[in-house]
Amino acid sequence: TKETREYVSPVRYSDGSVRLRNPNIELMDQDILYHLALGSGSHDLVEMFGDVKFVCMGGTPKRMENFANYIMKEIGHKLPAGTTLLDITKNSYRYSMYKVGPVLSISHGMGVPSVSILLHEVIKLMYHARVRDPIFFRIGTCGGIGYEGGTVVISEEAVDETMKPQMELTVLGKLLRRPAKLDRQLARDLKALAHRDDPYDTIIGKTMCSNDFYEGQGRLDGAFCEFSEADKMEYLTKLQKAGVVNIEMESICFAALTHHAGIQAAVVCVTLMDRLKGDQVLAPKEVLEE
Ligand code: R2B
Ligand code: URA
Repeated sequence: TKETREYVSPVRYSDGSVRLRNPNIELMDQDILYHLALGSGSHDLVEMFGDVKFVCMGGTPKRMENFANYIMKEIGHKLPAGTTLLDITKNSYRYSMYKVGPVLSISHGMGVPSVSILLHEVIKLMYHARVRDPIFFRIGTCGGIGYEGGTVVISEEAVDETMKPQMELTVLGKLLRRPAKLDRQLARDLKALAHRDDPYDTIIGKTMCSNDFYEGQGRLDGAFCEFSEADKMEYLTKLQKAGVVNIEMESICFAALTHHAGIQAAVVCVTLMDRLKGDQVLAPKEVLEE
């Protein structure tokens, strides 16, 4: 049927703008992006976001505000005298969003459900705003496997806790799988930006995405632990042998949904510790901020 064709047709319009794989949206009078406190009826989304090129997401509101201020300096973007950056989605009390020229800096909270809700709404935002060829980045924290704290990891692919490179979600009570693919060329381009004088290493590898920080990541220090240290080491070593270099909690969804939407995406995370050596985040606050 026409609907089916629409549903599977290329996910871009010829000018590069994002096309939704959902025929329902364009039939709606207005689309309320509830968790962003924005809407296609209440806001001129083309005017507000039409010039966006890069969408950067990370866990916390404060870090993404700092990142926006950092990017502002980097690209020499000037705000009107006497003004500061505004949290565009502050009325949502859910996520924070800052815009600096072509860069959006958005907090996604912790874990797959949180980043999934945000991605649905930000991908729709790209569509409503007719943004062309946006590139999405997750910039976050992670645990390293065999890498000291402070290592920068670019993900080549995301895998789940059983090492499958796909996101599993339940839709209408049925299990659905979506490949968790990231843009390999973009990952290589990012790696090429690393400089040998950088005071940290930059590596590429697979990222394991867990639905939990404690038991799901094989930590011995949660409120519960029903496995031994040897079991933990066996699991982490198995991951390491399969090419996994770090563990975090959003990459599988980030990779799967951006890939499904035909959006180029990359995940870049800094390790907080080497999980082969410990579980607790021991680095002092100043070091973490650095
Ligand atoms: C990294 O850090 C958070 C857990 O501390 C989680 O959001 C993640 O992926
Ligand atoms: N975030 C995670 O999900 N795991 C870690 O070990 C560190 C940060």
